[in-house]
Amino acid sequence: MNQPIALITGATSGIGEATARLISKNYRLIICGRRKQRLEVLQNELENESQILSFDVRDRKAVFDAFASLPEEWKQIDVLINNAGNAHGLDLIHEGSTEDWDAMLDINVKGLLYVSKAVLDGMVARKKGHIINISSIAGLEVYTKGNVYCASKHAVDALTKGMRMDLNEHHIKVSSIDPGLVETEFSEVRFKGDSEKASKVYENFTPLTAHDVAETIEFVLSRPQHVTIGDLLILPTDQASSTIVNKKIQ
Ligand code: NDP
Ligand code: 8X3
Repeated sequence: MNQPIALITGATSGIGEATARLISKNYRLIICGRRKQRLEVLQNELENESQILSFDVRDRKAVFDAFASLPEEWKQIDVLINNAGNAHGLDLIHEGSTEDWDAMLDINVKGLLYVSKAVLDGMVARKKGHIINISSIAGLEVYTKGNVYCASKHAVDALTKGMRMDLNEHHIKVSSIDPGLVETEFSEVRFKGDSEKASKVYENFTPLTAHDVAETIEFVLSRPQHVTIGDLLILPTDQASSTIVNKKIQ
């Protein structure tokens, strides 16, 4: 029997890439992201058949065109991992950049909606599927200067709950995974390529790795059909909340 199909957005780095590597033994994957060359490298390393879709989740037409370009068999998606997203900037609200605000709301919220819509028609028709939204501790708490990023992840939290309600009669599982601090390219993007600033975020404590989160996604996917993990907060042991991190200052 053919293995199920999982579509992962944001598979070019961090959590999405680690998840692709981990679950490729059990799923045929559709790996997505803007950096096509990285997707090609990843594809060569995956254990199973895969498809590449390179598009910007902000671009509604590109999302639907990409989905339409899939061979018919590959449109029967069993699992959607809505992972693409980032923070852009870390500023007080009155000092924030409107470009950063647009990026976060367009990518983290509207991008997630467009991809979900493209995949959901098929899931609803087949009365089967599992959506995992990668939210954040920032979807549960707000921290100083987190304003719009936190708002975008609070929106993801609301969408997860709303999806679970609306899709309930169609037997579609909807889960949210809310990581704390994970060392990926996230802070590089947040601080616009300032590596020194980015690496400071993960200094003097042990952050989560992308693989830690991937293992959690694998666990959520592995539950039997009658079990849905609704919402799962995963933290580094050194982190107690968005702002309480036990840093060992030397
Ligand atoms: P990375 O920066 O390593 O990965 C982000 C991924 O999102 C990349 O593959 C990137 O691909 C993709 N992406 C970003 N913008 C777009 C876009 N416009 N269109 C298509 N794809 C896009 O960060 P993480 O792995 O850490 O982030 C993954 C998710 O986890 C995000 O939703 C993030 O908010 C969330 N998260 C991260 C935490 C952390 O501390 N790292 C903690 C909690 C949640 P490409 O650039 O090639 O398009
Ligand atoms: C990413 C974690 O704390 O930088 O969602 O918001 S945090």
